[in-house]
Amino acid sequence: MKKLITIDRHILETQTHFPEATGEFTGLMYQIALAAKIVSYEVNKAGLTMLLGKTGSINVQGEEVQKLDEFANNTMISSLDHMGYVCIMASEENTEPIMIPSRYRKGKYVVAFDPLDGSSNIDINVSIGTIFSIFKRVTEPEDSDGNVTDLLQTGRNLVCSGYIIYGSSTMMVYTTGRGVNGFTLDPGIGEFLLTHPNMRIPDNGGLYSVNESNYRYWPVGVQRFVSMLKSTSNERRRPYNSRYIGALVADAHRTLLKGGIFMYPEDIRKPKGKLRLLYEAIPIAFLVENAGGAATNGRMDILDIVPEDIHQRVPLIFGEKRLVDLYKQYYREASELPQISTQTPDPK
Ligand code: AHM
Ligand code: MG
Repeated sequence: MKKLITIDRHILETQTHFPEATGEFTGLMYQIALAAKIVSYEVNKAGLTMLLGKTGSINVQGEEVQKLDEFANNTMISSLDHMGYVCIMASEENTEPIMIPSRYRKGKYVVAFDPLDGSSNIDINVSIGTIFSIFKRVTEPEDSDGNVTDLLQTGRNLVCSGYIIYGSSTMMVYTTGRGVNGFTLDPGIGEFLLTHPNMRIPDNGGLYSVNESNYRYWPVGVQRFVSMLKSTSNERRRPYNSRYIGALVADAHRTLLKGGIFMYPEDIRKPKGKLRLLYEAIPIAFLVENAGGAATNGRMDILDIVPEDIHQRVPLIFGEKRLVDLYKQYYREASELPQISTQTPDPK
């Protein structure tokens, strides 16, 4: 009989590589997988339970909070705050870092997450996801409250990152820096089973993914790069195909499986980019690098950026390494040109 590997077994077996492991990381990952199952269940029946639609309140990013965002946020927090594994958390939905209530033990891990990314897709039944970053705390002692210093770590310090995609099936994909593995939720038995071992980004996927409505606002180098991908003079001798879902987890999942390049560059209206460094760019970059790809803001690797704010935004470009390198080359060459206005005039 074929060996069935549940996510719990996989995490446990991965931990045997670390003789000093105390079981706390394993426990933390169980809790994330549990939260994922609960959110997945709600996402699947959202239309039935009237969870669809907006709460009417505005979150820290100035966006309307959707009911499912709130549910996913509460589920993540309540799954992680009481087990004694975590000393502080950050969520896209909370302006301030999330402290562990005084009645609970504090632990050595730090978790930053976007509880429900791509929320504009909720009402239209398109894939959405949860993204998370796990670090070890840098402050001491280990049983004290964490502080923001614990959260503002570069991606090079990550212990683990991953996402859960709520799509035609629910999958959890994670890496601890030793390859990327994907697990599909079997709803019959309520277990995540290993279905995508050792995921590697394929070469020559021939795909590009970007919100092209921002074209006129991009830096010249980005405009030229995208024009090159669409021309018949690129190295594939035919235009790259365009795929853009507008939900980072879904676009990242496709890029891991099918290759290509995803871009959310800075532009005149969003000079810092749109996506968030700590709980969107860093975890995706760690997965992509561990799958053989690369992730940059145009100038440096995403994983080398030191966050200054938990909700900091960053330009995010990731995918096949060859394409990411080419993007950097176009970006650099154009930024060395004399700077003139990069904005294409509106047609009259
Ligand atoms: P959210 O965290 O509010 O859902 O927004 C982030 C989303 C990403 O999932 C996606 O990559 C991006 O915003 C899409 O932005 P746009 O609509 O500008 O293309
Ligand atoms: Mg988000």
